[in-house]
Amino acid sequence: MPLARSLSVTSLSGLEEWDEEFDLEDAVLFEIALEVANKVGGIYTVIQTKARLTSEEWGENYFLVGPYVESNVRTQVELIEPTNPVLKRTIDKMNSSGCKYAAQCEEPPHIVAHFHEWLAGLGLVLCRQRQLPVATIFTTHATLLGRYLCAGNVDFYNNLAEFNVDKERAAAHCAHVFTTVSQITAIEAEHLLKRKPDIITPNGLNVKKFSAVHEFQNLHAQSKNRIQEFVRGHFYGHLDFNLDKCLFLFIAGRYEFSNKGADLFLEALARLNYLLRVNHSDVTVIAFFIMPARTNNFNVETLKGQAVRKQLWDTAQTVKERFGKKLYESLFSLPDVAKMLDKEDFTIMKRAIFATQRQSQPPICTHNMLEDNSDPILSCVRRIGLFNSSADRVKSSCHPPPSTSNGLRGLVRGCHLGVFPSYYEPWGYTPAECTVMGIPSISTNLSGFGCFMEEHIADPSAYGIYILDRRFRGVDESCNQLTSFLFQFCKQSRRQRIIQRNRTERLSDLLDWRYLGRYYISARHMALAKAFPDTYIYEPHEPTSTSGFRYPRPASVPPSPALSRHSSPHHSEAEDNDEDERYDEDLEAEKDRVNIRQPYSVPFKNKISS
Ligand code: G6P
Ligand code: 1S3
Repeated sequence: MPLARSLSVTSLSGLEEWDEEFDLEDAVLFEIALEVANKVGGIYTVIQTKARLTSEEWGENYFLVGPYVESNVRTQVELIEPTNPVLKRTIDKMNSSGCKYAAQCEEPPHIVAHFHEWLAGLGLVLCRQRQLPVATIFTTHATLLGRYLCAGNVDFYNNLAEFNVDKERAAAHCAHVFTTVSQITAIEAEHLLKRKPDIITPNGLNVKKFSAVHEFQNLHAQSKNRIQEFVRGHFYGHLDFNLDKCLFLFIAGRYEFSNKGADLFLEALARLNYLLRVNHSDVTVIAFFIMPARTNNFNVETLKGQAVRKQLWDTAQTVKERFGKKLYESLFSLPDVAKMLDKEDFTIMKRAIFATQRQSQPPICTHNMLEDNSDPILSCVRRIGLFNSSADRVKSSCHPPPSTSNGLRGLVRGCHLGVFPSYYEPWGYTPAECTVMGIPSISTNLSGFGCFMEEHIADPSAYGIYILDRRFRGVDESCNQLTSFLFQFCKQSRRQRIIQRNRTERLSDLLDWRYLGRYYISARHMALAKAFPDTYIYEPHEPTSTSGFRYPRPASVPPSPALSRHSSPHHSEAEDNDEDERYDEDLEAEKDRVNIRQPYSVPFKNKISS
């Protein structure tokens, strides 16, 4: 049997230290979800990213249970024989006789079974109905009714059979411990599922720290270059804007048009387009919509665009080589620079330039959409008239999500701002992913992430965390607020963006599983104590006077364009580009001034004794 394990969550950027030892020698943890090694939405990310920390704590006694999907098993699962004899017997028995409970062994371990979402919750209800000696936890990541009611455009009566609220409610009520991912969803669960969650378990990420502090800035620049290359191909023939003054925005997530706020984003982009035009701004905004609409392949225009770009690149390389050779040779005599490029060079260049001529507008989509006519994003683009015309200062481009998580990460890193004006968003992983990569984002006070950040940061927008009010304002007002966020962002200088990215990235510790994992640990302790009161004791601690920690307002130069010395008439491009030294300076100044050594509020402190 494994030894008792201890988990030490050390101080992160001054956030509270948390060091606890407890005896899990004879306990086993099962985590059950439809999204174990099976990507459907955000629950996959929760489980996948949390696995490392959980297995540090539970070692070989941690098991994830999910659906058997052959293609996923081949790509994501390493098949091994279980070493624990009890589990081996159980699995053998299950394999031979279907999924029946068979652990009638001599020394049964204390089992914790953690079920995610109502689809897996049936197992929880059966555990309780059959009175199995199992400590159960149910985590809801969204309520069924909440999601459908918020979507607004659901064919309610024809889908009534889908709204299986009873199963969800039963799982929530049967569980020893009920948790959800945010305060906002806790309120929803209390009303719709009729049980107040025992613990909020916010979603974390595995934060990767680079040894060079500014590495994430370099990665931004590299990924941005790749996006610029794409834009060169996609907008060929219409590249009448300065790519260096181009800002890349994106929205990504499950394709729920209004729940994820794509409707509001498009409307705000139309208003931003107007503002940039009337203010004669030299900034061009390109908005990427990364949502899984049904497509069948790249469309011809997209392929042609990238082929044209490649051809121009190849031509430039050929001419460069020929020119370089001639220049080298002529340096031995007196060179006549005017004759360096001969007729043939001009001919191949002209031919390549001719290929960039185009009668049509750059496409909105990179792929052939199967439901082009009824697609909500495309329908909205048609209605508001954002057609990527030359006069538009805001352009858009729709993509299916990249097939690898690295692909999406690259896009996030290269963009300037993630925009997630969700109406229904129990947590919202994408703005969190932006934060840990140092990319500012817009979320809302109806998203778990937005509320969490609002609670823990004194001046979120100074850190590049813009929180839109969708709770207490009408849609039009929220749209104006979003437009104003976007317009202000467009007015920032490069230096201000760099400073803001530094600040954003500094918040990553707050979102690290090494910090947030404590809530899951609390939930497991609480469940063990409720199910096996003779063995485990759970002692919630009263919140201390230092609870409610907030990151203070950054002390140095505010990123507001109005207050920046760079907004003075003497501000030059050269100054703007002289950023490296300045952001180091900014970072140093802030390190001295920002005191984040206060503890962060922890609702419970647990002690398990065996
Ligand atoms: C990073 C790089 C800089 C680059 C900047 C571009 O900070 O380290 O070398 O100039 O990104 O920032 P921007 O906001 O214009 O993409
Ligand atoms: C849900 O996935 P979604 O995008 O359908 O669970 C996620 C993980 O907890 C959460 O981040 C998201 O807000 C929910 O909506």
